[in-house]
Amino acid sequence: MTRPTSSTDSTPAGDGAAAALIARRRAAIPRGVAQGLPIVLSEAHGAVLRDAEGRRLLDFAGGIGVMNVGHSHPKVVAAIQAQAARLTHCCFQVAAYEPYVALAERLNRIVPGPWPKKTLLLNSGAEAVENAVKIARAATGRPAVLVFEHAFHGRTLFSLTLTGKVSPYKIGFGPFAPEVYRLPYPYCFRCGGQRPDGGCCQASEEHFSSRLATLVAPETLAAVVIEPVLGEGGFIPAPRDFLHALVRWCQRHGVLLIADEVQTGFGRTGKMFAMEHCDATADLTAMAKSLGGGLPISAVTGRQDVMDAPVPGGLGGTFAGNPVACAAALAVLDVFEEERLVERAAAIGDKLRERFLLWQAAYPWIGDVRGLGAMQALELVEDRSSKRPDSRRTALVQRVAFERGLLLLTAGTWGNVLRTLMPLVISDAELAEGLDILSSALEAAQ
Ligand code: PLZ
Repeated sequence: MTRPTSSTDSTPAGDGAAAALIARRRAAIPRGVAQGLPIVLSEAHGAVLRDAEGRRLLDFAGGIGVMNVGHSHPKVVAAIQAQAARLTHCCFQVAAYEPYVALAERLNRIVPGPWPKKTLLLNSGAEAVENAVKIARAATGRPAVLVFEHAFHGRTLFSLTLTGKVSPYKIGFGPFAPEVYRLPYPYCFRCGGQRPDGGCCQASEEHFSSRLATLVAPETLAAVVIEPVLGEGGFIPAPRDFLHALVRWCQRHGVLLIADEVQTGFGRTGKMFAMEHCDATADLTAMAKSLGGGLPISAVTGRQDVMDAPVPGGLGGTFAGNPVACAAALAVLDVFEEERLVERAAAIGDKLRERFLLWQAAYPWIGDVRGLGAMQALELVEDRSSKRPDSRRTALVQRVAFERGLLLLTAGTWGNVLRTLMPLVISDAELAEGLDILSSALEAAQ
């Protein structure tokens, strides 16, 4: 078993085949593609991973939120195999095939929004967000885009411009795209500015108008892009009243709202899409991650009139909406219905919250417990009055949990948030086992 590390590829690997592979990885792959823990996987099923030496690990990471239906779900595997044997690729701009159309129809039905919808398929979350912005610009004829602090929208140059965190994502990669403006995200734990009625202090149209007065003219804004729950930024749900005010403000100014549901989508929050928690509707929704059950596929679904703005030929991509990935996604959506995974996410979330709140009562360095559904997090601080982020203890908990058989991820601009992205097919026994490991890791990190 290779030894876990607090950071990256600079650590000496342990013995055996895994160590040899990690050494080859270091020699063959740029250091920019870092790896938090020196683990080498051989297989994974459901919510259980096996490393190269046969060690069992419970998965609270889901490949960063990709495996909501579980690793190698038999239905998804069967759909992939059948489609691969029939038609692997032809490029949708060259010739049509059924799985692309069927997936578009299906997403048009399930993505929130009362109007007729259309769907564009792509390969990654970054591509989905970029294309949503392209479509919004074409539809409005406006250049500017408004985003939020702590946002993560991808690593391609435009989506990276939208991403907030500088280190390590943006260092050395500028200059970035023009006409991108940024407002604070409603981060209640650190904002501390609740209204007397308990509402979010940023939840008003006046808030947006006054903040924009020194930033950008609303009539030049094509879109606002927002994660309804910040993912990489630390699992921070935007309050319902904030999203309502944002939707109203956008409508008043003819600005399109793009919901980045790349991490929140497909059941993670206890609804199919996080926007459903607040009855607010985005004009365009960007999705990826758990849509493909492990295969690369992403989508933009939105108002038909908006989606049809780009000219014929303006959208696409060689691999976008690949038939095998579409078949996987259709199987994923079947599994969601058959196994009632949205309800399961809500139930998992209740169990997580119960334990997390007990831990918060026990440890003064757990500053905040928050999340929606199975997307729950603990924010670690040095103490609750200073709220200084404690990334050191966060990394320690992650490492001890790993040593004891649980893979979980950190998040947050300061790396001081522990987050849960377990497959939703996880059994009650596996969930309890994982939580017990996490509990012992927190105790060890005291
Ligand atoms: N939007 C909300 O969470 C990807 C990043 C992993 P891609 N988050 C994981 C890493 O280290 O790059 C993400 C997201 C939200 C967009 C993206 C980008 O999705 O499929 O990674 O391009």
